[in-house]
Amino acid sequence: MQLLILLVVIVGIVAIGQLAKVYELSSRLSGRREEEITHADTRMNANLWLVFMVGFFASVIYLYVAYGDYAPPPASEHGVALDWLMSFNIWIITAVFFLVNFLLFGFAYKYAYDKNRKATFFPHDNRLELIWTVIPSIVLAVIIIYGLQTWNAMTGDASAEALKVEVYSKQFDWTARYPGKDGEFGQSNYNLITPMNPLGIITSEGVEDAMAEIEQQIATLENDLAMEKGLLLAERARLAASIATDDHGHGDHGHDDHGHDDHADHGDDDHADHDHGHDDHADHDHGHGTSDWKAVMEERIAEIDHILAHNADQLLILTDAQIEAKQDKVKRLMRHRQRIAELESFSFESGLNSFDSGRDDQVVKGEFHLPVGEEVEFVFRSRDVIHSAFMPHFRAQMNTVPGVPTRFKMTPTITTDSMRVILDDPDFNYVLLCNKVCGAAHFNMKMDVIIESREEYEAWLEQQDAFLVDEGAPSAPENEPAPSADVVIEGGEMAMIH
Ligand SMILES: [Cu+2]
Repeated sequence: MQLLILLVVIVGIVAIGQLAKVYELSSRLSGRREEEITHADTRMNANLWLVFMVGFFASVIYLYVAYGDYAPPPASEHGVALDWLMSFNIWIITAVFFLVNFLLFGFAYKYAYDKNRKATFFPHDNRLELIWTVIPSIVLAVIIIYGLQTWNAMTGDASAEALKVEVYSKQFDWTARYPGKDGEFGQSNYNLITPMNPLGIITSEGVEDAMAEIEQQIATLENDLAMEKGLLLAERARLAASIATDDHGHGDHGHDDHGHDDHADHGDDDHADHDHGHDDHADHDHGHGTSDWKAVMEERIAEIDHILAHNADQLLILTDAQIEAKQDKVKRLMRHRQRIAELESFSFESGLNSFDSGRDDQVVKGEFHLPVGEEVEFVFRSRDVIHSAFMPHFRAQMNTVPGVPTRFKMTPTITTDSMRVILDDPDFNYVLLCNKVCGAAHFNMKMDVIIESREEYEAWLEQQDAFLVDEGAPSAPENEPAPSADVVIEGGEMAMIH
């Protein structure tokens, strides 16, 4: 079939070539120059320009009518201004479009070839230059000034009474947070993120729990390392060698090629100063006699022998890679512990402590509600990559950037119920979408926004749990599995372990 089409095309091209030859021959016979075009031909071409222009304009007008109303009415105060700005631009562009195309096709029609007309030489005209420089400048200046005004109105400071809502993005969902009765968001930090605390809200209890959890993990890992058969045997051999060397009255001690210690000080220089650097024997002071040291080392050898002989069922045998992974994890947990220990609170103007202001915060998923006609100050945060909070019906969009909170304010003007009537769609809901292609499930990043009366909004908010339900009782169950905050923070290093 395809071969057939190809054949037809080739034959067609050959036919056109032959026809051209015939035409050329006939022109030569009739004594006409081949490039000479009759007056009738020229007029027909000129008229076709006009026909094309009319068709072009008609199709553009059709597109405007059919698709010009692409969005539902704006449902926010600034949305009206933004739509005005958009329309203003569109009307200017439309006017210029019709003018320029009318001149283009009109001139092609008007100045079609006429052998009796002599072309005018018209290289330059100051007045024309002035007109087509000044008019576009003025129009552009108007557009830019109008645009800046609208932008400033949209992104300016919110009033002090404005409702505050935090919108938090992560791959791949949205979380909203209300500041609760105290009107202030709790301080947050990514080191405290757990499945039950997706925003990493800091509270004193949260810090304590996180520290306890980390201590527990470190203890488990260190216990594993203390019961590793290879490490124990190596330590025993080292101690035995050390004792033998000391018996000969010299020595260069303290090398620990298993990296099993966190004490970096191996005082090798002084012969009288022994530091074997084992955790369990850490911090031996200087100035001990050799016999003291020998006793300590022999004691440890006895201890190891005891473990090897009597606790064989508890011994672990790990590969070098597994040992290294556990040692790395201990170090990472220590860094994590350090970061949490360094968290500092601050006081709000009201005297409220920032570690306390998160207790009554309300964290919601799936949908969030706002009262109609009231100004809302949005704060955006992101956990992982740049997302974009896009609320098309409110004509609002803002990037959410990890580490850099962003914001804007808006005042919703149409309730969800009213919009359902306007659009004649009982299932309509306002949405918050992600508008940055942020990963595999980007398409799924959606949250409903419900606009309702003040009373309805308050009733809904009343039902949302505070972050810490009771004074001193974390909302997270105590036996929640290890939150593995390091998956979030140090995903790259986790990959090494598995
Ligand atoms: Cu996203």
